[in-house]
Amino acid sequence: MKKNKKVIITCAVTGAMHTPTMSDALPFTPEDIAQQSVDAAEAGASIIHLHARNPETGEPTGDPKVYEQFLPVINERTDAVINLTTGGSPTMTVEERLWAAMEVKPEMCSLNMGSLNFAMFPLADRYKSWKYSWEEPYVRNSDDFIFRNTFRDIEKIMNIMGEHGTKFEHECYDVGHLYNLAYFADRGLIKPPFFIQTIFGIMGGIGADEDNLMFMRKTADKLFGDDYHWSVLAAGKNQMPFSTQAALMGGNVRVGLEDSLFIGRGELATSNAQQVSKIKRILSEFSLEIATPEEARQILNLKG
Ligand code: KMH
Ligand code: ZN
Repeated sequence: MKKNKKVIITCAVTGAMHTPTMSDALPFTPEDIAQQSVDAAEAGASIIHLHARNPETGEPTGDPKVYEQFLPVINERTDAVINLTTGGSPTMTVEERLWAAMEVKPEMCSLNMGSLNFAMFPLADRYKSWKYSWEEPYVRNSDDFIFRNTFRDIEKIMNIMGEHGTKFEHECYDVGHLYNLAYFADRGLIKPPFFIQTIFGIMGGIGADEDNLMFMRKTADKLFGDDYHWSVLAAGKNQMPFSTQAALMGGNVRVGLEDSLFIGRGELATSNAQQVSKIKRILSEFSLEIATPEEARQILNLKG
């Protein structure tokens, strides 16, 4: 792993899994997504990871026209690195998922490195109420969803977005996903250094256990040596503890309402910026410095 002098904070502001009925703080209109992104950047996030949502219902959408309603505002009011999803939501086709990223050609985009069962709720119930808690942030009645990321899907996204010079946030939800990345690297389809986001505590992926944090890190070290930047996100209650541990181990962090709606035990966060401020405050207690967007661009060698 490459050890940066400064920690890169990514903020994932809305995602596709949480719904507006779960928290009033979750932004879904273009205005709110823009404002919360600006606030998160001002609080210390140098990368903003974005999904779009139907402004009326909050449902995930891949439509670039919706992205166009908030991206220019964020670009005008911050110099944050824009990172667009290519994961979309587990119900979208790969084409829908790529639609906005292909148009926008952002500095960064996500690239999910394998298929998995992904905790979700039946579509019919999405905008009604359901069980949702600090202990169990993902609802367990989604037994028939596959978040599809076949080798062909991955290669397609890699080729199309690679041609635009977009840097990938390689989303690795389990150990095998690291090996998948190594496979593409071995084939020469992608060049290091990689930005690897190891993900813990998504139901269907590797659990949020400390041993697993070490294991993912050691496996990445074994496969990629120091040719990768490491970042960590953990869902729900594990978000802050795992981010903190990763930063103490020389990694980078991701927070945001996409990954957890909470700020503390049982307490909903009031905004994305609140989570960014919290992790920044924790890291500053350990004398860890935060990378500015410009520093993040240099560290990750982004196209700018
Ligand atoms: N929802 C996160 C766990 C993507 O946008 O491509 C992973 C994610 C996927 O951010
Ligand atoms: Zn995402």
